[in-house]
Formats: sequence, C-alpha cells, structure tokens
Amino acid sequence: MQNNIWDPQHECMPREELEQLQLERLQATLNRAYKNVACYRSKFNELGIVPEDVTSLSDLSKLPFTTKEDLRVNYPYGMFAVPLREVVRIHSSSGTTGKPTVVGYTKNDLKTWSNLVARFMTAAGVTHDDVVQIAFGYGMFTGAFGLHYGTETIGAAVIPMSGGNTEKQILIMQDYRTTALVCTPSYAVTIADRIDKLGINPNSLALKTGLFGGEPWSESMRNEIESRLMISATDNYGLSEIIGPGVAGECQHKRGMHISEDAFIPEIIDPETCRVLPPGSTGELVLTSICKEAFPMIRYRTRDITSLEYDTCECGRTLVRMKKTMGRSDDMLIIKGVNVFPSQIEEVLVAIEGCKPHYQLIVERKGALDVLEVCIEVTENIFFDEMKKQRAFLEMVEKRIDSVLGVGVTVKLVEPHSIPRHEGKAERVIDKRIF
Ligand code: DLL
Repeated sequence: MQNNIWDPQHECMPREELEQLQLERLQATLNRAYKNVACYRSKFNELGIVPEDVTSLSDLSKLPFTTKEDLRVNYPYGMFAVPLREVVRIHSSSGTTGKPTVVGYTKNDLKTWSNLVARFMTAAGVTHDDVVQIAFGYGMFTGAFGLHYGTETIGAAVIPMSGGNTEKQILIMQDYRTTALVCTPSYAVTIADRIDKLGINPNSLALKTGLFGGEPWSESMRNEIESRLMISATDNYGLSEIIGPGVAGECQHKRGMHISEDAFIPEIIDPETCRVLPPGSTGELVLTSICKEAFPMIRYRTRDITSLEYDTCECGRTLVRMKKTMGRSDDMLIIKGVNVFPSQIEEVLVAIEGCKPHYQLIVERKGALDVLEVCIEVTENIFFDEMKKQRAFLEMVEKRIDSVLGVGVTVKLVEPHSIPRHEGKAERVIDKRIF
C-alpha cells in the first residue's frame, strides 16, 4: 500500500512537539482574536479572562464557546479579525435556516487551506499523475474551491466540472480518463446508478479513487460505492466556519479521519452539559483554529457527534483520528425516548439486498414524541412483487431497524427513482415538527 505523506514534518510530529506548537499557535490566535474581534473580547471580558491566562493547552477549556448564533448576530463581517482589504476570498455556509454565515480568507489562509486539502488528498492516494474531476457545485460552498486548489497544489490535473448533469459527468469521465472523483457520497451513488442504467462497465473507466465528504455516510454505503464504481473511497470532513474541507481526512487504512491538529485543536464535549469528555468518549466535536488569519474560530461548537482515537496509525501519521460522524446533535431524533441518528438507519438499509441507498426520514410530532417514517426506494422486482412478498419484505426491514435502534419505526416502500436526487448534499430528513 502506497504511503505518501504531503507534510511529514507536521503530520508525523511527536505528540509532545505537536502540543508545544499548538500552544504557541493558540496563544497567538487568542491575542489576535481578542484584539480585533469585538465578540471575542466581550465574551472573554464577561468571564474575566485575558489571552495571557492561557498558559497550557488544558486552559482551553476555560474559554467561552463560539456558536452559529454568534456568527449570525455578527453577520456579515463582525467576526473577521483583519480589515476587509486583506480578505481575498469570501465563502458562506450551506445552512438551511436563517441568514447564511459568511467566512473570509486572507492570501495566507488560502495557502494554508490548499496545503491542508493537499494533505488529505495525498493521504487518500492522489498524486500529481491523477486527473481529478470535481463534481461539487462551484460557488459559495467551500467544497469545490477547496478541493480545486488542493488538487493544483499537488500538481494533479483538475477538471472543474461542478455538480449536476450526471450524463455529462460520465461522458467526461470516459473521455478525459478521470482517475479521481470528488463529490458528496450521495452524488457518487447517483453517478453509479446512471452508469448502471447506461449499461457502462465501470471497469472500462479509469477511476481509481473517490474522495467523498460534506455529509455523513455509513461504512455500508462506502462498500456499495467501492464495489459499484470499482474504486477506493475515502471520507473527508470539514465545515465552512473552520476552513471548509481540509479539517480531517482518511488515509488508505480508513480507520478514521486524521485531524490536522497543527491547524485545529479538537475537543469532545457533552452537548448537554458542555463539559469536556475524556479521550475516547463520544460527544460533540468542538474545534479551535490556530492558523487562520481572517476568521479565527475559538471553541466552535460543530454540533457533529463523533469520538477521537489517539492510538497510532499504521500510515505513520501521529495526528488523532475522528470517527465517521454519527450525525449532528441537532439532527438527533428522539423516537419514543430513544436517541436515533439517521446514519444508524442508513447502516441497516444499505446492508439489505433490494434496498437502494436512497431513503428519506419523515419526522412528525405526535404529542410529546417524535414519530418516524422511513421511506426507502427498493428495486423494481421488489416494488412490483405480489402484495404478500412485499409485505414480508417490509416486515423484515422493520424488524432489522427495530433490532438496531431498539425502537419501532414505520417503513414505507417507494418506487425506484421517486426520492429526489441532489447534486450536492442529500436531504435525508424531512422534519414536519412544529416547535
Ligand atoms: O461541507 C465542507 C466540506 C466540503 C467538507 C466538502 C468536506 C468536503 P459546510 O457546508 O459548512 O461545509 O457543512 C459542514 O457538513 O458540520 C457536518 O455536519 C457535515 N459534514 C461535512 N463533511 C462531513 C463528513 C462543508 N465527511 C457540515 N461526514 C459539518 C459527515 C460531514 N458530515
């Protein structure tokens, strides 16, 4: 197995050295943020803290959190730590409610970002010999531009295809001999479906690698994408507020995503009590950026639920690994008192023959409880089967979900292609609850 490392000095740093570097960078970030961002200054003042109080990494836990609400209140430029004339790029987050959040980058930030993306792309196996097709939408979303500049930094060829137009994506893949595909995992499934439908043998393509991120996906979904597209598929994670893609990515051992800890300090907290949890615990990921100039984020609550693994990885990187996220704390559903994440249901569905990985969860509130209906697309032979067989299939799916979640849900089988496809992030949960 190939073991290329983009930045061995930082990716393989002994932990003691890494922690020293983190502390120095943290202190510099805190000073700049306190001096230049009114929101941080007033939060620190409220707690009677000044940046000089942080003399060790464990002092981080004394600092206030930053939330999406802070970014909304300070819309559009209130959280910027540099004057606008030093900002050379602006993006915004793909949030669905309220005002979007605006993020900015200086020239140096763009360099840092490109290098961080080049890191995880290299870890996934991309080299300067690759031809990389970017099927994320180009625009305010950080996905396409992030991967675009990372690809160029490695010296590979970039095809800036953007999202959608699936048949054209496939045509280009065939004609340009694309070797690496970049998109959301759900769009990779849409591409695989279309390849099937067009009767194209995936072996005739030059694809070797898939770099998928931007939304949660299960191990079963990975297996399905890998076998249908005949590629090695890796996961990568990031969020606009922190930098975009480039926060974390898998190496070829696929044992969790290495977080670039020389640029971001991760913590895991209990989302209810906000206490920092011991290593290995599952909870909400909180990130502090320590290399960013325009938009430093201190203890940003990501809402993503995961855990961190510190044992060493065979690839040689010493950077901590975050597990695939279980979903977001704000996506968590409470069904008859049980906490349920959409990803747990996906894991069950993808493993059942006849179910396609296209599904939607419809949540409604009845009294004090959430009621969940799982709509799944099934293959044509199941959908058009006689009623008795269809009933038996439905009961089997309900039973499997029940055995994993410990709670009953209603399952509805829907016709192939009836759940809307998205070129970007899939819309898995339709929430009809009124709060
Ligand atoms: O999705 C940045 C990105 C683009 C990452 C492309 C990777 C590839 P936002 O639009 O701000 O930024 O959305 C961030 O998406 O808080 C997670 O909930 C979710 N997310 C991103 N990557 C993953 C992943 C980009 N690999 C939000 N697994 C985050 C699970 C992910 N969830």
